[in-house]
Amino acid sequence: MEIWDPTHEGMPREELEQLQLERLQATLNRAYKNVTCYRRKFDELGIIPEDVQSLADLRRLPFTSKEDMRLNYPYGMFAVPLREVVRIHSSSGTTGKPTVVGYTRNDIKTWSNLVARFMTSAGVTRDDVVQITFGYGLFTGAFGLHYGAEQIGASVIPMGGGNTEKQIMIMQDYRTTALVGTPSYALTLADRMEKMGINPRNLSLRVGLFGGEPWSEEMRREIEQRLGIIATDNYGLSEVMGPGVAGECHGRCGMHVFEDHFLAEIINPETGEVLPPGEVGELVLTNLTREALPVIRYRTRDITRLNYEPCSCGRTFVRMEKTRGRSDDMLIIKGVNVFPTQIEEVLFQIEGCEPHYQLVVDRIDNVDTLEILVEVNETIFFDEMKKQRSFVSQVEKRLASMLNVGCRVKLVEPASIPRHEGKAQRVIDKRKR
Ligand code: DLL
Repeated sequence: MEIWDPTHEGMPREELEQLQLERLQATLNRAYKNVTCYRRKFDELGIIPEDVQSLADLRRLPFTSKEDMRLNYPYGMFAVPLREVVRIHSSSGTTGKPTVVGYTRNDIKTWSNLVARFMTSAGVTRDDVVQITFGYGLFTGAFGLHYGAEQIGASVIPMGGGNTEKQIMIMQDYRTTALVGTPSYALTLADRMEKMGINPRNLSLRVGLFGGEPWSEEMRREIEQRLGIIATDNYGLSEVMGPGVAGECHGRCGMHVFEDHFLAEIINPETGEVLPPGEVGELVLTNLTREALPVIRYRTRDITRLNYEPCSCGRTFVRMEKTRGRSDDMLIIKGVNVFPTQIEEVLFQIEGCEPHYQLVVDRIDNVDTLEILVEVNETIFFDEMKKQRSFVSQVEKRLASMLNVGCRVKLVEPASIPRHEGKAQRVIDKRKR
């Protein structure tokens, strides 16, 4: 199997570490000089970038979190003036304000090459026809994979999200060979093909590049068997880059973290202590080459494990296991990140709603569903159906526009959501991983 960038992807560990240290020092200097948040954090700890003389010194540096992004909304974490930023994306914040991420022209180039790495290791070449089913927009998924596939020279079909029957028609007529999207959407496509009487094995499809949400090995087997393709996993997050942080090689035994661009650590999410190699904990990532938004020790909240054993593919980069969950309460619904606190914020603003609610997440026919039970006070008349319906639809609209994902709202009587030791149980996730 081809390697996109053999010089870097197969770099001997010692050389790689030297490169990482040089890049880390340059990044720290730029962040300290240009980003007030970092200068303040470093000053508080009495550290200057020059104190970092080895990779082991990384652990002396402060963490960055979504909260830092929120406090510096929208552009406060940028290390370059806005005129050098050529692209802006965003991701859900823990409350109303999303996280804003920017890219310089060089960042876009780097990003495209990183995506090209995992697409190449999945076997995508310039002969492929790549259909992108992620939504184009502020989400990094579609543009990330789009630019990576173009970089390889493949023919890209920028379908965008939804419109399942049209996706299938295009897939048939344009002879799509590589499918890009969330793993759950791959199963939606399989279901619809079945209903339409289309045998996926009669299509040209041969490989799938899936990511943006957690999925299990069972789900991989189901996708592969039903669509007759090889299904590969890739991982990333907007705050650090978007897709292109890590991706599987053909061995499919963990995702190689592109360590020449990102430093990976595993910490105990409770104490922040760095854990020894091989232990399960929260992944923390540091950008090594990003110009517009270099993040230092970003707490991804994703729980995983790093494997430093050499891989048979020849890449020297560490492999991360499939994520095992999160150390915060973020949910991923239809590939969209949702925080319960975002919902709370909307409910607080609506007269008649109490800030007591419960989210019931399920997966029906391979599609995620979100139902929100909302306690209302006596000002809402349960006996006036028409008024109640219009109230519900107003709440649903407000929530959908904030969350970027549709939901069903059900009003319930005051104090009817069970409290445990005074706390409500906010989330019931019925999906099996
Ligand atoms: O989901 C970037 C992405 C797009 C990656 C397309 C791969 C493909 P965000 O919207 O910021 O960015 O969400 C990031 O999604 O912290 C994980 O919790 C989750 N996530 C992303 N990829 C995977 C994966 C994009 N392969 C958050 N497996 C991350 C498990 C994933 N979780």
